[in-house]
Amino acid sequence: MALFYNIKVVTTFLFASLFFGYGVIELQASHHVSNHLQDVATSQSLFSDDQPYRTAYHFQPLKNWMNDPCGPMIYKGIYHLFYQYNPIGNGSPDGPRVWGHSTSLDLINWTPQPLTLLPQLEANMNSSWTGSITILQDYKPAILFTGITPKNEQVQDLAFPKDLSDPYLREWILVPQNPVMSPTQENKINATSFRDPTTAWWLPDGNWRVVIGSKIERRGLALLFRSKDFINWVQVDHPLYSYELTGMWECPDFFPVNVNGIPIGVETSAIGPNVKHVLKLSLDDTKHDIYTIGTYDAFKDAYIPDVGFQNDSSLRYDYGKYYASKTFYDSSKMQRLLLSWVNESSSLADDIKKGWSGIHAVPRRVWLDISGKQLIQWPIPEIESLRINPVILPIQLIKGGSVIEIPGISAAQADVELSFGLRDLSNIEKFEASWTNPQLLCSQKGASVSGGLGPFGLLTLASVGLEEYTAVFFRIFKDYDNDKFVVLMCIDQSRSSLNPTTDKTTYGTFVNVNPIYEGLSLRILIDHSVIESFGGKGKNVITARVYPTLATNDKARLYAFNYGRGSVQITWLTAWSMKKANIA
Ligand code: DQQ
Repeated sequence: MALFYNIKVVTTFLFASLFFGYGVIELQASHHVSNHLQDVATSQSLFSDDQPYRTAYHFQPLKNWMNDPCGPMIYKGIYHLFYQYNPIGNGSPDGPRVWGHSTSLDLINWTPQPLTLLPQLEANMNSSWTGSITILQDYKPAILFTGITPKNEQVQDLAFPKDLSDPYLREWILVPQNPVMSPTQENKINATSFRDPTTAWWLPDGNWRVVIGSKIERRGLALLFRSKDFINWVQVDHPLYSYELTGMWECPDFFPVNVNGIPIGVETSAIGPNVKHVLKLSLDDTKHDIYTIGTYDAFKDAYIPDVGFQNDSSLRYDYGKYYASKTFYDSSKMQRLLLSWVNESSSLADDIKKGWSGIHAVPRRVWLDISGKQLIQWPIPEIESLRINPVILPIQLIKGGSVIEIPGISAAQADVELSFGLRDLSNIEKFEASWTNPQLLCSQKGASVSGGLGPFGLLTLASVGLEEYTAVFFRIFKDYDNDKFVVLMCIDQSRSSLNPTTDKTTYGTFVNVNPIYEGLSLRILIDHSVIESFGGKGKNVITARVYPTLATNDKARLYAFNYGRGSVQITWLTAWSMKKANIA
């Protein structure tokens, strides 16, 4: 009960600051906007020198710690986003979890709703961890989530809206039968490794299925349960899938995608020859969200990945910072959308100082590439409604060793699309067969190491004197053994901040494109302390959190660069300043 009381007190405090804090930030910010950013300023860009790392169009609560997205859905035309929220401790993770809740009509502007899934029963007395929503056949949404009991056991709980006529579904009630799935001696599930139910899918045998993340020793498990009525759940005698030596599988996600590169989403219960299935796992060991593409045999209740599990070299949604992601089917636009937590790269002390931690990535549409071998991701088109003042760079050659400023945009709050063309391959370097780890290759050949073709790309969140910048770039090699080009995409964060305590890991990935025929496209969403970079029209994505000390707000700059020996051409580049979304 003590915990419940604390949360109530904290909640009251939180909502008081929601109302009073907003105005404070607005007043401070308006003094720090320079002239050329006037349009951004009038569109409510609340640049604040006190809080230079708060984002303008990425989802984040006003304060405190946030992690996993939970139960995203569209219901009666309103998008709902829930998230793991620690109502105490400023930016520290230490404390209980409840569900934060916001609603939206466009997935960009959000209205906060009251916290929910506060302790109601023994089955969630210590916390309400991650879960998903399923819309049942009578069009009633149901939350399945992991409750933490007073003994710190993980159990699965069920909750329904208290009042279905409330368009915002503000209150959720746990059913008295909770927990609806528990670790027992019989099922031999470890009570500390049993969490994060997926959205359930319904099969023609009249049963729902749901997957729960787990492990036995070092074997990761996607445990399968079935139920006719959504209340009584029985464990299926085999997991949907499991793999040795992968550790705990958190936040599993299992969903169908259309074959043949059709970019239309599919409802979660769809089966049949026109769909493949994706199994995504958040690996607790590495904090990577990896996925496999395969076939779901509904009769055997088994998932068979096409190329087997690949552990460290598995496909990833994102080769930077991106964890505990979750998709949902948006029936209003027939699309599958992907949401994710993007953790901080700053120290705990810095997080507590700024009073918050954790943002969510811009929602991405996901679909299966025509090759059937990987997913494609692209930011939802609604984000483009925030674009203003486009700056278009004419086609131009960038000679080796040059840096060009892209002027006239709010470089701390921008959306940039560009494409490179390769005209001169005479300098191309040989790709070595031993270079199997793209992240390692990117860190060995950072942004300042000159090569044949590359590094070329953008210097984002750069200070005027280039004391600080985060380089997003490509290097191109020729693999003579296989007669193909190899495209390496990197983010070098080593110069991202003069603050010595931030994590400055270099990220990297190989992009499967032919740069001669297809060109090399890049889209970068820059938002104060986050950079989301989409290479090869959404084939590979890298997200980074950076904390410049000089290149903040209107002091940030954007440059194109080429530190390679050979020239490259910018075939098109448009950079937009971005307005601030309403995420109060
Ligand atoms: N976060 C939740 C867990 C989940 C983890 C707790 C993943 O349910 O496994 O906040 O980030």
